[in-house]
Amino acid sequence: MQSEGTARIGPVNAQPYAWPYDGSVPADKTALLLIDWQTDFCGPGGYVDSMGYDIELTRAGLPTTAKLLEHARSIGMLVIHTREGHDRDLSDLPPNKRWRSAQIGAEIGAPGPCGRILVRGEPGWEIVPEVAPVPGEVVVDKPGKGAFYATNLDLVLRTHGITHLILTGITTDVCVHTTMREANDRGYECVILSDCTGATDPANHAAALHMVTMQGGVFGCVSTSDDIIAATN
Ligand code: C5J
Repeated sequence: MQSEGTARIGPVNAQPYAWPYDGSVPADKTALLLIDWQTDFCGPGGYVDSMGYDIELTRAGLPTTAKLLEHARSIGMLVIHTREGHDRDLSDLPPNKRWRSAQIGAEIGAPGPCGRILVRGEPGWEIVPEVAPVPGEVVVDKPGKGAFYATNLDLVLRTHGITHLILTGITTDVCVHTTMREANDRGYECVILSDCTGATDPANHAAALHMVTMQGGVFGCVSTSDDIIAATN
């Protein structure tokens, strides 16, 4: 275990280049993003379960993410959790998003086994216990798929001097990918972890990771939690 403030990360074994591009980065310039580890996306009776998808696929990365979270806390890395959800009056729910969710039998805002689907304050919207935030950790509430849209995430990151991001969460091909693209366009050096993400379809998970590796790392790199931990010194 490292003492707080002294650790550096990198070079990390990653594809298509050893992350980060600038060789290594102090832990205090790096943030660990935990995207939408909510019951609605990986718990029984949540949104993903109600749509009929297999939550074992979205839960698969939980143990590895919990281990990496412990590591990040031990080296003083900024930890940021996100939650997708909507105001109780649904005033921030676009009608097309609501309509589409109704088509697949899990209308956002409607009552479900875990309370109203994807509504802030409901049991299904909460982050699952395995990776729940502790006091002092940043939690960003977002109405969309990307964590930068209609949130203060960019301001929080810049206020903390963060230049590098490690992305975990669900789902790989939707909220994690959208956030990675948004972050990359803002100049953050990103790595997504294949063992700390998951999708409702294994082929989509694989494809989303593969996309990152194109064009010399079009959005950054792909690595694993063990590689991040091994490259911390
Ligand atoms: C989705 C998410 N898939 N967190 N949200 O609707 O990926």
